[in-house]
Amino acid sequence: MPLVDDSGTTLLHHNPPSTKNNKIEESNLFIFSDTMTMNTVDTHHKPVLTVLNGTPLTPPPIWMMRQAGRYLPEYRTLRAKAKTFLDFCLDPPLAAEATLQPVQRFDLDAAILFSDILVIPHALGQTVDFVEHEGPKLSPITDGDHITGLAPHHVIERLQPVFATLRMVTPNLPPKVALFGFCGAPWTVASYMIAGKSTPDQAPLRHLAYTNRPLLLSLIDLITEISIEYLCAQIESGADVVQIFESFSAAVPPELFAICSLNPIKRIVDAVKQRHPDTKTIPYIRGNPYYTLRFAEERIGDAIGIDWMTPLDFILPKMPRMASQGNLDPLTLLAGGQALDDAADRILTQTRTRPHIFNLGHGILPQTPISHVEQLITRVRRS
Ligand code: 1CP
Repeated sequence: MPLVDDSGTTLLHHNPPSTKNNKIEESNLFIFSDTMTMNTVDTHHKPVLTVLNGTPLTPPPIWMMRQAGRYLPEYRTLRAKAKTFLDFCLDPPLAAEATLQPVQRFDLDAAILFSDILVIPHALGQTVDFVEHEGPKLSPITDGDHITGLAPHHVIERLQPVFATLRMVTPNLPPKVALFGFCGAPWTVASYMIAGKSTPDQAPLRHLAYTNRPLLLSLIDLITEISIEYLCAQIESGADVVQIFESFSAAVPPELFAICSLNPIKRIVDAVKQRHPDTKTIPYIRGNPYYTLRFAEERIGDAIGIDWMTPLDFILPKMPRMASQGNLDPLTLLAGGQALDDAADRILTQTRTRPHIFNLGHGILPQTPISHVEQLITRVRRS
């Protein structure tokens, strides 16, 4: 039954698709889609796409980065059904259900494919493990032989479960909900492939830039080419928008910014646009407002994903003809109360007359109370 607030606004939608052992079966998905007549979706009625076409909306559409995740009890139940995190990402019924969970619980305008940026190194043949409380662990690349030993020709084939997930999700989305696909930006993905783990300042990748520049550039090039194919296949499987996560912009040295971050992302965006002119692209740049500005000035993508560190009064005047997304500090969502209302209101005020998609400036933290997410959605919907 949907939950409504005291003004009658629907806050939560509890209408999960038919499940068997909590796992979506493909046949059930289509029964669900029949009852909701979602196969002939008019994309012009998706508020996210309206904004990405340059039209401001009040209230703005809203979704949240990492909206599927451990802060949701239903996610934790689902997660327990797969042995490893990668098994979870590459099991289409489980990943489709994880993608749908946030839009079933909350009144959101977008769903994001449940997967991870590190499925690319995995599909290339690198060993990728997600170790509880430690993060990702990969077999690091230390020389050219490791790169030539990768298997780029099999990547799309190995990532078929991701495309199957999108095909299972698409008919089950409410008509107004846009579906996001994504990949990591080449610099961000390369940082994990070279270091073999999360690093605070991507020192191994930067060191490689100074000791073996050709190796670094060939890796960036490889990831760029694969990302183009990967995103196009996601679009062909139902994604309306693709987001490119440059999560480690903070540690791109200035002399490498153009060759390792801006140009590769531009190449991905241009190639995707050329093959799929109606699909929207959003580079998300985290950690360096000056680099965010450079993406905005070059108008790379249909909108720029803005992190929580970038002041809106710095960046928005520099992107008059471009849509924006994000900026809310995830810590305000964790804090809730007045701090959350104030932070949300500041963004709503600063973006009121421009095309903006309300979102966080980075992912939801696992400890975030669900009631704070509801508080934020209500606040934005009433603006
Ligand atoms: O079970 C769990 O909760 C594992 C945590 C988790 C989740 C929920 C990981 C491990 N990945 C994901 C899903 C995920 N990752 C999504 C889809 C779900 C959604 O957004 O709702 C997306 C878009 C990502 C993207 C991702 N993975 C990024 C880019 C965005 C960002 O956070 O900056 C990065 C850097 C990763 C790597 C990653 N995946 C997981 C972890 C613990 C990490 C390491 C993060 C780090 O190095 O700090």
